[in-house]
Amino acid sequence: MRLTMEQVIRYQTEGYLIVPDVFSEADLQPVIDELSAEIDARARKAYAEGKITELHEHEPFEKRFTLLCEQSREIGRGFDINGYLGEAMFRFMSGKGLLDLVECLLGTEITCNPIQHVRAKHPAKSAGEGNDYFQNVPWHQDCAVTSPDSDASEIITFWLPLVDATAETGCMEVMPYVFKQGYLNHRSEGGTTIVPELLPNVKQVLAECRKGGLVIMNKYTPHRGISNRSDIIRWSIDLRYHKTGAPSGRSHHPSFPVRSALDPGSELTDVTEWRRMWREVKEEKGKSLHRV
Ligand SMILES: O=C(O)CCC(=O)C(=O)O
Ligand SMILES: [Fe+2]
Repeated sequence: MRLTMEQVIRYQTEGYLIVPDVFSEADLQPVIDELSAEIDARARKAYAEGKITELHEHEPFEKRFTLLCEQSREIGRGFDINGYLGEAMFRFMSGKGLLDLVECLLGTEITCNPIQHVRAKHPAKSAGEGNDYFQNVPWHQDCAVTSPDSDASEIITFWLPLVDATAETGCMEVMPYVFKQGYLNHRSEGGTTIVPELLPNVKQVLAECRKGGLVIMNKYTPHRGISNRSDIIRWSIDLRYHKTGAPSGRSHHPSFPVRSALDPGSELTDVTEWRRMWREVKEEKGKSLHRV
C-alpha cells in the first residue's frame, strides 16, 4: 500500500494522518503471539517466586496482562520493545507493509529510530494507584524526547494499535496544524509535557484508529493519550523513522537502516545484531533522555 497524493498533502498540512486498513490480522498476529509469550514467561516466573497466585492463562491478550499486573506491578517493569527484544517485533519494524508507507514520506533511505515502544494501557478502573507515564501520556510533542542535535532531522512517528483504539479504549488526541509552530517548551511533571501556558488553544481531534490502522505524526504535533474507560487493554506500538544519516535524537541508542535503494546490503536483517546493539547500551545512571 502507498499513500495517495491527497494523504501525503493532508499529512503535510495537518501534521498527522490516520490510515485505515494497513495491516491484516496475519501481519499483526506474530507480534501479538510474541507479546503473549513474553507475558506468559513473566507470569510463570512471578508465580514460581510466589509473587502472584493466579496465572490467568486462559484469559485473552486484551485482558491477561492487567490481571497479572494487578497482582504484581513488577510483572510490567521494563516491558517494552528494548526490554524483550523479540524477533517478530524486529521483523515487523522492517516489514514491507509499514516501510512502503514510510517511504512515501521519507524516501527510500530509511532508518529505524531507537525511540520505540509497546504500550499496554490498562483499563483505568483496574490500573489503580501508580498510573505510570504510559497510562495517560500528557500533551507533548515527540520532539521533546529527543536531543536538540536532531532538530533538523525529520523524525516521523508511526503509531498503531493492536486492539481498536477508540475514545473508550483510550486512543490519542492530537492538535492539527500546530506543528508549524515548531518546538514548544516542555516541563517534566507527570511525564514530559508542554508548559500549560504554552498549550495552543485549538480544536483537539480524537485520533481513533481501528486495529490494522496507523496514525502518522509530525514530531512537533502535540498529542496525548486519553484515559482507557473500557475493560480491555489498549495495546499499541509506536515506532519512529528518519532518513539514514540524520541524527536520531538518541545517539547512544541503536538506530539501524531498514530500507535502502542505494545500498540494499546495508539493511539490518540480523536480529542477533540488533539485540547485541541494545544490550551493549550502557545508560549513564540518572541521565535524562528527555529535554527537560
Ligand atoms: O499511546 C499513547 O497513548 C501515546 C503515545 C505517544 O505519545 C507516542 O506514540 O508518541
Ligand atoms: Fe508521543
